Amino acid sequence: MRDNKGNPITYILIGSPASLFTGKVRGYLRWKGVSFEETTAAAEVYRDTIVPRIGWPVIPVLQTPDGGMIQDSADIIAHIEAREGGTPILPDGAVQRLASLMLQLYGDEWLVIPAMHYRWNYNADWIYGEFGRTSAPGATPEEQVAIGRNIGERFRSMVPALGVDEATIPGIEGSYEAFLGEFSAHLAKHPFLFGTRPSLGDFALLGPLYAHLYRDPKSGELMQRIAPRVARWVTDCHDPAVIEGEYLGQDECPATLLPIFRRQAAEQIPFLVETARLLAQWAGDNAPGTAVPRAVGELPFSIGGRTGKRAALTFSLYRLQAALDHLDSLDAPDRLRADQFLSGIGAGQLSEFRLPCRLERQNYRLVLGADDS
Ligand SMILES: N[C@@H](CCC(=O)N[C@@H](CS)C(=O)NCC(=O)O)C(=O)O
Repeated sequence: MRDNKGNPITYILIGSPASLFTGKVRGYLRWKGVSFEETTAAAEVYRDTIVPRIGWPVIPVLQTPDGGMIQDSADIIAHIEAREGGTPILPDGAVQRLASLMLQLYGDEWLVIPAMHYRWNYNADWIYGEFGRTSAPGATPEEQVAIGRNIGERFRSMVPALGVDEATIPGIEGSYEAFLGEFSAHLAKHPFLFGTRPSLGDFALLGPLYAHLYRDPKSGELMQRIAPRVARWVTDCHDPAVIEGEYLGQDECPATLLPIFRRQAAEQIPFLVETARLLAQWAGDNAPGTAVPRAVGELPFSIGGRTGKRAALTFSLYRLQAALDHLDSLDAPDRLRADQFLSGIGAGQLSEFRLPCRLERQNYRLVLGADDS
């Protein structure tokens, strides 16, 4: 099979137009110029391919030319980076790379809160239909809504665990709208996060900002109305014509991004530090190789000046670990600049912070790593 440029199709992205993490990977693959086709994860694809091969129902999955399967958006991106070469997705500069990894943590694990809130509290009927269209393309519209409801309930049931409730909703909306304002101000000066070339951070933000917050109709109206520049960036991130471009010189992290990082430092980082405390208790009772639970309890959190409770999700610490590993890899001068960046955004505690254990992925699941201390 060949794509529309006549190149052989080598990779298959199994995902869905409505999926957050499919959006992150799709944008990346298009920018990278990798030849791929997308297969929609209809019910039988979950049944015949995803669940048997991955072990649980999750997207996106990338099927490689040799028939291998990769799950987890970061693992997919790392695999393509290693195999395909070309223009790297991570900046070389210590600070820009750290900032990219921090924004991956933010996009994947915190902006998912407004993404899910707006989807399920403003676009529920639409998304039920959408899930039905994707899962059962041959069914009648009525059947699709019924099928979509069935599928959608699984995702809708995750919303309370994210901390979305009557008390926190004004904070979630306030925080998201402030983020849109800050990102718009940045985009008035730079087309992407670190200059004229997109980075991992761009595609990580694209996850929540595309499928849920741009493509879901009510959310898209809001973005177009109050942050049209962000809406344009969403489309730019899908346009392979932006392959050219450069990161800003001297490893500069633009000042216009600092309010976004300060928001992350104020809202997400304290929650992750507390999550790590709960993980420490769990890790003390379990042997290396044990599957890590998705959540290790429930914790208070603050967002946009409101407080609530949400599940202490362990996967967020896996994304934090990637940023901390990068910090640990730096030589002294780079480490100093990275530490200065962290203290400048109000996340100086990360310079000293250690996760209580290593988190690893085995068989597409998070497991407790061997003690390396
Ligand atoms: N860390 C994973 C997250 C993937 C994920 O949460 N995918 C959603 C759809 S966008 C899903 O299938 N969730 C099912 C579940 O979490 O049970 C990644 O980056 O690929």
